[in-house]
Amino acid sequence: MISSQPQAQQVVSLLLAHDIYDVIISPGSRSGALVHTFNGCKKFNCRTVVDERSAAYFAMGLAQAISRPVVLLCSSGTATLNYAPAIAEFYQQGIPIIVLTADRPAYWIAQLENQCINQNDIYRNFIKYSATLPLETTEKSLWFARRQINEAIHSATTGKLGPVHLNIPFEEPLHKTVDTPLPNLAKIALLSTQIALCESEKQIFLETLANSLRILIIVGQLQPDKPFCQSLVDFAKCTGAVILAEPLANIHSTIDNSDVIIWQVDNVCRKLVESGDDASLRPDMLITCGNQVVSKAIKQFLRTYPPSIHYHIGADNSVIDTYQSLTHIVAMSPTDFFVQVLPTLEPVSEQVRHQREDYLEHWQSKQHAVNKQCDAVAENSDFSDWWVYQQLFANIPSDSVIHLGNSSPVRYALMNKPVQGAIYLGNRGTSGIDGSLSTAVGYASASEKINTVILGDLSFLYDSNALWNHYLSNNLRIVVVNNGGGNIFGQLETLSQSPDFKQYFLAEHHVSAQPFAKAFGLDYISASDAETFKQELTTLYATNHNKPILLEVLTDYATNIKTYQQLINNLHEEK
Ligand SMILES: Cc1ncc(C[n+]2csc(CCOP(=O)(O)OP(=O)(O)O)c2C)c(N)n1
Repeated sequence: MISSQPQAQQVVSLLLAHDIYDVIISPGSRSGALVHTFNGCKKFNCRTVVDERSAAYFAMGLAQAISRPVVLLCSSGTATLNYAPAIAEFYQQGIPIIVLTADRPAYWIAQLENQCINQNDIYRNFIKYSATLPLETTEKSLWFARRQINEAIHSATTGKLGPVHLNIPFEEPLHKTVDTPLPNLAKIALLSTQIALCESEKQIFLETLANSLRILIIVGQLQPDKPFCQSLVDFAKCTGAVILAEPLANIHSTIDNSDVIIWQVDNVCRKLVESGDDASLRPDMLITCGNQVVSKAIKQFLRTYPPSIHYHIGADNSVIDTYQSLTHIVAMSPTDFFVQVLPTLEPVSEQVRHQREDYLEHWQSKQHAVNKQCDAVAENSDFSDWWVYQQLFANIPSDSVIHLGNSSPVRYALMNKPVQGAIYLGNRGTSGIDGSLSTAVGYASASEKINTVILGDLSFLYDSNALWNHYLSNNLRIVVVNNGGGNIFGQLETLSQSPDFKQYFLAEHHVSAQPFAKAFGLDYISASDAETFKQELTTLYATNHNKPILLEVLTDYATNIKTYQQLINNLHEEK
């Protein structure tokens, strides 16, 4: 059975025509015509998540895991606004999600009707495409709606991918169904095209490259992409460029350790910035691609020592001048760019090759020095957040998936070498603490691998509704580092001395994750000392779990801050 409403039939039929099959539904009556139609057509995988904020983040994790667009469907009113935080994240990270919100006819808006707000273009600051479909069912209106639905899907799935919104008003009756097959509508097909750098621009790029002795490539957050990583590393090897990569760039997940890549860049750059060191690492030419870079120190270093030339390679032509030195934008996929440029590279003279090797060696020696300093602190460190994160990253299974919460988990991850073969994910588009667990749950539900999500206590408690659905999978390992509040703020020395600190920043509390684990049927283990932690880490990754498992690690604020300070002081010392 499907809805009798032709608008609902059209939307569902065209999504099917575009090969989009996964739908996350939050309950409500106004969206009923769409629910009946999705569910009546057996080709869709429909899932229910009640809390729309969590549903939207869940959809994001799912879309990342299956590398396909996902549909979100909710009722009218505040339900729609609860999608907003995740939509901002989709937009910044470039995740293709088709958001469907049900609405009342426009003539009932602002007429004291129930569950009614103005939903036109409600996500306007962070959506790639937005339209309200016509209410009428005349042939012309239905044709117009088909055009809008096709436009929305094309927008979500081409260029820089991203979220799109169709607001769909329905007349009553909302739940009348008919026993007919879904109409078979043809999509408007958008053919794939290949972008190529024009010859003269390529020549300018190659000449600039040839004239640069210190070439730096920075890769921001990216999904694992083997062809891209391979062409990038080949490019670096061929040119003598140095690659700076954080775990979220996911280069390590597809490429074995390569010495052209500097991993713990945050530590290296932090030291350079604080010590007023090292203008000799200033690049002549910078090439960037990917999304956000987490490290503040990288940004500070390059803003202090800007390159003369900066090429940014990305799917769209936005001006993204993170390092205040942007000179060229190449609006094409980084994979296509490196693959196209690679065969045209000319061999360089011995002298240039030596100078470029010196540049790489200089970065490597800095890296080596900070690694030694970090190891020295770890060896003598008390049981603290730093110690726990260090042990955790050393023991997470390779070839698994790691979801990093904001902020300590993602920041401590920068200080550790990436787990080889592991995929790193995190909501760094907007760095919210509000949906990390939901995203991980959505991802894990469609993943064959072990999925470890690492969160602080505030992030876990904020998003505990992530556990309120039927899709918790046994491959899920949740690690909550409970330090009794937002310890990340304690790392800011002036802030932590403020009389406002404990209440308004740290948000000190004594809530445990245990009752949440019990309420949602998870196994629970905990540790508050080094020995128990090591034992429970073995339990966490034992292979015989038939439920998701939550490990709560209890650490002490004062020890955490003391250890962190030791680490930072140690990094600053000249050794
Ligand atoms: C939705 C949202 N609200 C507020 C913030 C600001 N914020 C950043 S980190 C943080 C504290 C995180 O605390 P916790 O999850 O316990 O992690 P840890 O202190 O260990 O870093 C807050 C409130 C945010 N990023 N997102």
